[in-house]
Amino acid sequence: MAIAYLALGANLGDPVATVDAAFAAISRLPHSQLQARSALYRTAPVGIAEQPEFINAAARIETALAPEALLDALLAIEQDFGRVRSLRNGPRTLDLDILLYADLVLDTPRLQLPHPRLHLRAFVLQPLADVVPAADFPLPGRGSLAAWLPAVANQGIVRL
Ligand code: PH2
Ligand code: MG
Ligand code: MG
Repeated sequence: MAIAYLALGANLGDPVATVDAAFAAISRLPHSQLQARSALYRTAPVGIAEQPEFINAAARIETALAPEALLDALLAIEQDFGRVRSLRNGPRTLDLDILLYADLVLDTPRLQLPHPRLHLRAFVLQPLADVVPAADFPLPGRGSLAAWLPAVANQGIVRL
């Protein structure tokens, strides 16, 4: 079993209801347990500014799924929520990303771990801080999560 951290994001339809339902779907992942869920956050879009605000959250799971199998299962959940991939960084009904999988460092075309931009984004770091066991939680190769939070404090994010 491995501990993995997931990011949830949505900005189309009813994003609060979608993220709540996505937590429920994550709790039903095979060979996995949902251990913790973060608060929901309303966040300013990063990348393409002209799109609705996002609802973001994070989850800690324990899973026997290998990283690629976990990714497949998350993409299947995105599909269930009607995800259409058009614009990179554009609006989406539901985005589920693997942030961390144990202390694995991986760089394949399908999956990069840790998520390459996680330490730069308040909409990821703040929810992640809710579900890690301790504030000095280490990001593989990047020092502690807490050390990155001040750098993103200027990004618009509101805890719901
Ligand atoms: N996801 C992106 C691009 N920009 N901005 C916010 N606030 N929240 C997101 O989840 C998000 C984003 C690509 O995955
Ligand atoms: Mg994604
Ligand atoms: Mg994403």
